[in-house]
Amino acid sequence: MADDSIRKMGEAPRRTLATPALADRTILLVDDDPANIQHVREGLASHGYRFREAHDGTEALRSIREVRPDLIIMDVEMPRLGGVEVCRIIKANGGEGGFGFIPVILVTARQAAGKVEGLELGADDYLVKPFDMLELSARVKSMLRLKVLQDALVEKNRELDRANKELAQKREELLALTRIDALTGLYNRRYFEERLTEEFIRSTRYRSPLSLVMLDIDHFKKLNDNYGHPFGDEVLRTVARTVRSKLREVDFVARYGGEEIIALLPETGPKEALGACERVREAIASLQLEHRAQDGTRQQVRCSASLGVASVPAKSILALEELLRVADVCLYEAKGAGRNCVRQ
Ligand code: GH3
Ligand code: MG
Ligand code: MG
Ligand code: MG
Ligand code: MG
Repeated sequence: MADDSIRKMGEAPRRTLATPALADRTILLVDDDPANIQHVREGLASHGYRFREAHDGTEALRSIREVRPDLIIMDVEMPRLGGVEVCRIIKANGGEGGFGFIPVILVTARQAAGKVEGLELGADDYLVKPFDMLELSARVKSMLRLKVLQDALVEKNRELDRANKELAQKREELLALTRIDALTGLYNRRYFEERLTEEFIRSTRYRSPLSLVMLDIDHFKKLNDNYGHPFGDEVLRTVARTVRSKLREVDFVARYGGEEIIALLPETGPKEALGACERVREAIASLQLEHRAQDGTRQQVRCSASLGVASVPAKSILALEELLRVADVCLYEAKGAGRNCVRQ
């Protein structure tokens, strides 16, 4: 194969005995008569093939498992496990994870009847003894070419499979990124709204409790004004992390707007939701933030947040928009009540 590919256009194929790609291939010779094996070995000796021998069907199968030959030349008439039966086993185990494709040339002293049977059972070629060595040699070469091509095809398919898997993984990763808010690492509003819709439908259908929390950092504008926007970003990240850590794994937390965080608490009624919000509020109010000015001076900074909670089932909340509106009104009330507090 390799030396064919480098010959000049229009030049006849070189009449080498075996191309290098074929030369180092392993041929398994199976015959109960050692003289027959010897005869074939001698006939093919000049090609550089590697040979393995087996003297009955069982030994042949063991050898196939061990060395995975590239070609099998096998006698049909052998005691116990005959060549046709071995061939059937090889072809039945030809798939991925099995033997793969191994061409089989069956050899028999019988006449044409056995030939049809052998080919129907999946032998790739068939020779009737006594055969011409040049013919055997040509058939071996053609079978090995087939094997090389088949191996290349299998390898290409594997590569394609690998590439496809990588692509699928990349797509997953990209999809995940489209759901994430870059600054805080929380989910973004778009994905939150998707999930909220699903959860609201689920909660309505099964009458399971569901709570919605809206959180807004207090006087955040002042924080930005006093310490700079980058510090504001840092506070936002810290608050996001704090909210996430104070809620349960199954609670869904997202950045809803500039300095607003929203959380969905499945299977959570008003009482538990209030408790969770208090935990969150307290954790934020206890944060010990530190601002470092350009001249190196450090300053302790505190922050707080206001929270509004709404829960279903509730007589007054029949639509998703209502749930959002009530939570927003509650947040507004918390701001009005002096901030750093929870309203529901
Ligand atoms: P209140 O207690 O009433 O909520 O006061 P506030 O100052 O937090 O409210 P307001 O909505 O007036 O200001 C929100 C500020 O948040 C204004 C905006 O510049 C700032 N902000 C929004 N998004 C970001 C951000 O991503 N990073 C930073 N550093 N600031 C942001
Ligand atoms: Mg025999
Ligand atoms: Mg505001
Ligand atoms: Mg605010
Ligand atoms: Mg705001």
